[in-house]
Amino acid sequence: MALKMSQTQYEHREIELKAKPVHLLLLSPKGTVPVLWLKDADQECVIDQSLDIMKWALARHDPEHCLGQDSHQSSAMFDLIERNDQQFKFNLDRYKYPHRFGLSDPLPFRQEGERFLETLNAQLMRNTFLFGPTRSLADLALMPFVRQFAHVDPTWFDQLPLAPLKAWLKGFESSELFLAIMAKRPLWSANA
Ligand SMILES: N[C@@H](CCC(=O)N[C@@H](CS)C(=O)NCC(=O)O)C(=O)O
Repeated sequence: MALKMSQTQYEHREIELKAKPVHLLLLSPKGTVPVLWLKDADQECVIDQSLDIMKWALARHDPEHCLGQDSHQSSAMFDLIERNDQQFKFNLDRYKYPHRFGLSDPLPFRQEGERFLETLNAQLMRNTFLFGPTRSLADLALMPFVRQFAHVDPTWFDQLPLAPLKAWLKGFESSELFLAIMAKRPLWSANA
């Protein structure tokens, strides 16, 4: 979403995580996606953390002023992203894949995750987006995780008394930006 929003020209290489292309692993041996490969005539470099890719893209061009109005707001955004990436992601993984963690009961993790959703909901009661009336880096960074959390058990999620949060997620899921980046693409092949 950040790449698209920043109007960066890029080639999107769709891959299967079960069959990672050799070139991906050569560029980034840790084998996670996304990986951004920057290449020009005389140098190349790799950015293989999604937050770093977002920051790189929006530092180039940030037409919606996603990076924040001032240093205070930007530090609040990074704090929230950190809580998402550490705490909420921990609970999401265990709620979504309890067997992978040898857990028989995912519900305590769902409950912990719900606490985080309540924090977001409180912010979204004040503004349409997490840090104001327009999308910010934090909205872009958190939305995919909240979406995954919601999709584990949509019936349960739909009955949560968190109307602003649910409207925020629905709005994102039906946005032009999200629909454009989610369009189904053929798998990339090194030989194509
Ligand atoms: N901290 C990394 C995490 C990336 C990550 O874990 N990506 C998942 C997919 S969303 C992945 O590639 N997993 C590797 C696999 O399933 O083999 C980032 O934000 O870029």
